[in-house]
Amino acid sequence: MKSLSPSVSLPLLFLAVCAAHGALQSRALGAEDAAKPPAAAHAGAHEGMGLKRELIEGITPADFLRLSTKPKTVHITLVATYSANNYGMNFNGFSYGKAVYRIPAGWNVEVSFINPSPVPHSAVVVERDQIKKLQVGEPAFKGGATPSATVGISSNKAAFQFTADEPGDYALACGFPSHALAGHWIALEVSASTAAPTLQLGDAAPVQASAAK
Ligand SMILES: [Cu+2]
Repeated sequence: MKSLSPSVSLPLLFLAVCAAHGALQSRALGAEDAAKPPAAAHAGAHEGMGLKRELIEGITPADFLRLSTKPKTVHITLVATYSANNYGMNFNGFSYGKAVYRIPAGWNVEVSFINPSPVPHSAVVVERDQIKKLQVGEPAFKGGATPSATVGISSNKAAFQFTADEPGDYALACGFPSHALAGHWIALEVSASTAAPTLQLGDAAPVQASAAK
């Protein structure tokens, strides 16, 4: 991935990106949306966001983490702008690391990334400290990113897969410049002491992966 030119004023770029989000999405936002669980927010808070709804039709939280039919493999469905939370800069309704995927070390992870929004987003698996950067770095695991993550994709989907072969604290972060810094990331923990993959959404208890479809 290319780094940003040093001649770009970083604060100005950040403001420009935020303004673009605001223009596209402000109508859909209300203080109450952020407080709702994602399923409830999903039902009504997307009006005016220009979403390509057919991309996410039928997706429920049970799809966020499923066992695969392959051994030691999980399937993650990662939806950017699943709700209006954080100006749409969320994955599966959560931002700032408030959803946590916990994967046993050595497992394979297949990711279906979907962005129904016209605002470009992407997904990159990075070490946790990368989320403090305006531009997150290279994927922590081989293959762990959507194509052209700095450019992102809009109103479309992409798939990628990686092997979580090194325990540690990681993030599923948006690679579009400034988005991770603005909260567009959720947590990924790779653990040598975990037997089964789990997903924790906000304050709810961690839930084991659903059965394969
Ligand atoms: Cu993003």
